[in-house]
Amino acid sequence: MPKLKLKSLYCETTEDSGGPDEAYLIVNGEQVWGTQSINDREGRPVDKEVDFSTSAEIKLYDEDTGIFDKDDHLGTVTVGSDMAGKGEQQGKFTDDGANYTLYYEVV
Ligand SMILES: [Ca+2]
Ligand SMILES: [Ca+2]
Repeated sequence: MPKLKLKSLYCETTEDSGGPDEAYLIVNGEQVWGTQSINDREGRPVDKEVDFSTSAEIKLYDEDTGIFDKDDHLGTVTVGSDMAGKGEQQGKFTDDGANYTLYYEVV
């Protein structure tokens, strides 16, 4: 069974204006990391491993509080088992004006 290794997350630009995002990652419907505060031009170690079968769908969200402001979905990176053994990869999350890069590997 392939294993997705989530290494780190780098934020070039947050979605929230004027402050940090409260970022979290969901893989195949399960939250695997976060919530962690992250601001422009900051990186965070993730260091999580997730087993999957044929593909893993990684979604990045920014948590928002308040009744009228739901958490923002900042993008989805889909990883296939065919990436196994191909070394470190980069995935981008760029929805809602955000700019994040996820570093990961499939082993
Ligand atoms: Ca937000
Ligand atoms: Ca937020």
